[in-house]
Amino acid sequence: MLQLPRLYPILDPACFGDSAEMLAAAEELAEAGITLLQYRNKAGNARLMLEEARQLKALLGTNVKLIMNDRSDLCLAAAFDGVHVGQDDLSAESARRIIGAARWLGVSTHNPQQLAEADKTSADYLAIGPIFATNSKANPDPVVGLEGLRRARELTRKPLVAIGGITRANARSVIDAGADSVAVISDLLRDPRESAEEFFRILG
Ligand code: 3NM
Repeated sequence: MLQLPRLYPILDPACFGDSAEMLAAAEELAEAGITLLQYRNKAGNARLMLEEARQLKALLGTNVKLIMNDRSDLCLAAAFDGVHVGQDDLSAESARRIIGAARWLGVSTHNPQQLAEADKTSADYLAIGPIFATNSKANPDPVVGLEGLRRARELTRKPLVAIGGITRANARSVIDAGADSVAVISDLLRDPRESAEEFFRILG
C-alpha cells in the first residue's frame, strides 16, 4: 500500500493569471518540500493542459509525484505518476486499464456509499469531501464534516485523503479525525512556500 504525504497540494490554473504564475507557485511548493501534487484543470483545453503538465513535469518531475485530475490520456502523455478520477469521470477500473498497474490511481467520493464502492476498486487511495465548505469547486457536494470523515475512515483501509475547505487552521483536526493526507487548493495560493511549510509544521 502506498504511503501518502500529509500534504497533497492541488494546482488549478483557474486560480492563477497565467501558466508562469502557476509554475512559480509549483516551484515554491517544491522548495517547501512537497512530494505529491495534482494538476486539476476543469477548463478542458487538452493541448494547453498537456503543455502545462509537461512544464510541471520538467520542473518537478524528479522529486514530486505528479497526479493528473480526470484525464488518463494526459497522464500518460505527460508521463505523470498517476490519475485522480471523480464520480463523473471514467470509472476507476476504466482509468486503471489505461494507466496500468504501476501508476497511482485516486478516486473522489462524497458520502459513505460512494466510499464503500470505491474501496472495492483497484484505487490506490480514496478521497472524501468536501469536509468543510469550499469555493474552489463548482457545484460541490454537501459538506461531510469531521463526523463524515470519521465514518469514512471506518469504511476503508486504503490511504484516505480529505478535501474541501481545509486550511492551516483546521488541518490538524482533519488528520486527527482519521485522514492520512489533506488536499488543499486555496490555502496554498498566497505565499505558497510559507503556507506549505506551515502545513508541514502543523501536520508533523
Ligand atoms: N474536490 P479548497 S472539494 C477539488 O469534495 C475539490 O471532492 C472536492 O479546494 C470534493 O482547498 C474541492 O480551496 C476543492 O477548498 C478543494
